Amino acid sequence: MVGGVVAAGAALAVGYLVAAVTGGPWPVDAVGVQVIDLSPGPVKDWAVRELGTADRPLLRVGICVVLVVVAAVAGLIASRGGRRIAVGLAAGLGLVGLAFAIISRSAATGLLDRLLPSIATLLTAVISMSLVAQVFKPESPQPHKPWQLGREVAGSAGLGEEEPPASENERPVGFDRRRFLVTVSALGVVGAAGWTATRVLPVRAGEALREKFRVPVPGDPASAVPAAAQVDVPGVTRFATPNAKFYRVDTLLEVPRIDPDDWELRIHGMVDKELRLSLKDLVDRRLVERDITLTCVSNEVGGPYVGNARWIGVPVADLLAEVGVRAGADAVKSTSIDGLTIGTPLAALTDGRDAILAVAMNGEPLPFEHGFPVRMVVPGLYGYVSATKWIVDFEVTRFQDFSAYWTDRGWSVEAPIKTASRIDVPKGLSTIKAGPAMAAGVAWAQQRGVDKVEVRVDDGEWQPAVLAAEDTIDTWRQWTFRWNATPGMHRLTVRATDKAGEVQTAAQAAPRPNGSSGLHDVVFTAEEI
Ligand SMILES: Nc1nc2c(c(=O)[nH]1)N[C@H]1C(S)=C(S)[C@@H](COP(=O)(O)O)O[C@H]1N2
Ligand SMILES: [Mo]
Repeated sequence: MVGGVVAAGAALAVGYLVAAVTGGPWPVDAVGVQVIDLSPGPVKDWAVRELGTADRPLLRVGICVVLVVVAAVAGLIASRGGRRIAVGLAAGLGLVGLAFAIISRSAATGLLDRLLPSIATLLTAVISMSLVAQVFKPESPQPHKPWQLGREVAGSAGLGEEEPPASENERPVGFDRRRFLVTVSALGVVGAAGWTATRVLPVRAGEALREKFRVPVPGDPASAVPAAAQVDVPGVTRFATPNAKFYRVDTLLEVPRIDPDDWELRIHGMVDKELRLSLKDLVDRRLVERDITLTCVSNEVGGPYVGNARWIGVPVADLLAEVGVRAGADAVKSTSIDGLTIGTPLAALTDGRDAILAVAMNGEPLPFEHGFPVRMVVPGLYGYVSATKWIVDFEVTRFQDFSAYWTDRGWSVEAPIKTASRIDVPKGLSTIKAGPAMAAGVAWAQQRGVDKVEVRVDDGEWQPAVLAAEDTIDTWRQWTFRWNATPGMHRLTVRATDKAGEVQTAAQAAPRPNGSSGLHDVVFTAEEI
């Protein structure tokens, strides 16, 4: 079993190294992406809710656990004389990986890059499992040297006495301990070396790719965020979300690392003139800088999948005007490098809002996790219908002519962001000091703007919170609320009203199909200290 596991480890490590070098999918990830694509909605909702961003590592671990168990069984079979079966199992697993690498979404564009990691894994698996299997020789008929007894040959019955000829299966299998140790150590070294190489050597295309791209100076810069947009209450969300803290939602296990020199965007479909843009072509156009708060449709009431950043990009409307949209089109189908599709209403891209193809986030090239080199950002729409990361294809079309990745999985075709508010302080289930107290949080209603936030203490009246300065109608807005906390348990509830006069609904809805609703509340205790 140890031999089988070590053989599998070596194969996976070699595959991982080749994946890092080629940018192709590690077979474990190819299987994982398929699991993601095929998991039923409720399973995925559960994973997003309960596991958050830990879902990806856990999926990888889960797949590896299955592999390790099968590999251990293969090793066991080898030790019982089933050497061919063991090698066959290794080959079978390798072929499964190869098959998934062919069918799964992947950021690898060339066929060879796409297949090489699985081919390397397959070959290493077969070779290492045969090496392990060769450790277990059927008991040789030659007499043993006396000094081997009980040491290097286990299961030998006596001092070279003739054993009764057993059938092939029952024949005890020789176990060459030294050879076993040498084989296992050698494979272990191969595995460890492969794994370590991806960590310490610059094999994985890294920061150098991002550094190739210089953040351009926008012709139309954003105005400074008003200092009063950030309230000064410990524990409240920062107005500008740092890139490293920005929530991340996508469906890949390995983040695409696109070489900006290779990137190209094709704009086509129901247009008068097709356009192909390199990154330089794109940033040579008019650039705007805007603060926009992104929100995920999977965010539960009070949840963390919302963030605010300063983006630089090219207005989508400019590009649409350039290519000339034909009559009858009502949608844009955008595709990311791995083949994931997103459908956006054409109206949201042409109605004057700041829909952009973004190349910078908070003054930096987009982080790989957030779509380097180019992603779409559309204020007022949930990310799954607008915020295509690693975008490479932009097709003007009609909703009736396609269906996008998430809509195929039960989410609405159109999804404007619902007005929402969240209490950051006090934290739920915390203990605060009785007496004059301060609550604070954020509210958002992108495209409409937040007009009012109100807070209710226990079952009391709605009372107005103090709104922090507004940056834009596309950004979230902070609020504070002072009250006198009497000793005991309390509940605070918050609600926002947008500038269209619409009060945030108290009606509870789950994220699926078009965003959660309901009011956020926190329960806590006030104590005299
Ligand atoms: N290529 C790609 N783009 C994507 C997604 C994805 O899975 N793949 N997820 C979308 C969703 S659901 C959201 S909420 C936003 C999240 O963007 P972020 O990860 O930069 O916060 O990206 C959107 N763009
Ligand atoms: Mo999302």
